[in-house]
Amino acid sequence: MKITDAKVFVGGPAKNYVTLKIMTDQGVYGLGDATLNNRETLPAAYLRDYLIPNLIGMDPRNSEDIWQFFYRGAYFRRGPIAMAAYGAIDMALWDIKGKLAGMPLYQLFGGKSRDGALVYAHATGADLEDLMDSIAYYVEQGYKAVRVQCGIPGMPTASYAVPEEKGHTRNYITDYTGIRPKVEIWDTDRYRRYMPEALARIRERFGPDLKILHDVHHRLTPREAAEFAKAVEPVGLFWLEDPTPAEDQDALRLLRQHSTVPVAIGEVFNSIWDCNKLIENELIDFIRVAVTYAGGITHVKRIVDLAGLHHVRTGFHGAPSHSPLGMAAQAHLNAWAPNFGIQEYLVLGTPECDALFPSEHNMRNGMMYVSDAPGLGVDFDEGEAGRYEYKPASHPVVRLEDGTMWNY
Ligand code: GCO
Ligand code: MG
Repeated sequence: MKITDAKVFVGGPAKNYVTLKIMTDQGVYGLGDATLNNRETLPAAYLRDYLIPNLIGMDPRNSEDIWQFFYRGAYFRRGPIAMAAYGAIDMALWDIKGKLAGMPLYQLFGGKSRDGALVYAHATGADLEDLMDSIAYYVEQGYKAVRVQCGIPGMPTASYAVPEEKGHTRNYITDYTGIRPKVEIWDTDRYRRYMPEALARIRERFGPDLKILHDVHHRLTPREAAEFAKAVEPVGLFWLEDPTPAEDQDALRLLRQHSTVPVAIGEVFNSIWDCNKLIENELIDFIRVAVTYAGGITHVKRIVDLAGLHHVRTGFHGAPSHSPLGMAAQAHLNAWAPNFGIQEYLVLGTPECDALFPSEHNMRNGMMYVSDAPGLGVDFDEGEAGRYEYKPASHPVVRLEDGTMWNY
């Protein structure tokens, strides 16, 4: 069996999805996702200029060897652009394998460990009152877990995942059109004075059963993070996300010494080498990698297995920028993983997105149910894809009030 051709598409409704389609001499094709949010053209160029010309003629069933060929063969290892490109190839090869076997991918991993996978939604508000309305909306929709972010009184601008004005409380997306980023101003002192009390009021209003998550988005130093974690401990958070910039794998020691708040980290990681110390030293409780830019199913499965040895559960990244293909790969891992924790899932669910990526994966009552179709269980309509083109966009950047650059 041989790979005969492969194509890359960049574009989509509201988001620039990077979609890879690998064709074979047996008519079976595979689909993969290389969407690296706001840098989408780069994995696409790597695929087109180097990886696809090498793929042609290879046996698509040898997904492990093909992964090793590209990873080891590049000499310069890792990095989100390369890992997203390998990730797309890997997903597409698993898709082909599933279709050849006539089985959904979760069956090839070891079958289902659960029926539905718990997901969390994003509640947001320009202020706490707005946020309470947003949480109430998701609870009414049947969500059992909600991530909560709100505007901080006196903060010079809105900060991460928070709208500028009241009333924009559903699926608020923090990306901005254009190459030049919007600038947000951040003040740690105002945040740490306000947020613990706000979280306590949310717990009081919604009672003990709601799983409450909060994302610090890399803004605190290790000492501040330890202090913050201690302050929010009575709230009983499901997790505290990205309290510190995650490239320092030792930063969480101080937090661990001072608090038992569950910690989730890893959406910016792209390899096992970015999180092996965090996992082996049991400094985190949830690993947040995404199948898309952490090298695909082959590599992420290794991370999940390492995590399982150390009581670390999965909480895969699923921001609105994730393509239904990457989310499907995660849905299959979520169905199988013995150490599954939760899935971030932003239901953009527009008719345009469903038309581009037809699938039978579905969401009910805050749970995600995986499709039983062979392979990934998502198709790609090339006719629909022709309607979209790449539109540059950018994450905001963050500065302190005196102009110093900070972490978005
Ligand atoms: C999350 C993330 C995102 C990121 C975005 C960057 O928890 O979902 O923090 O909102 O900011 O994915 O591309
Ligand atoms: Mg996050």
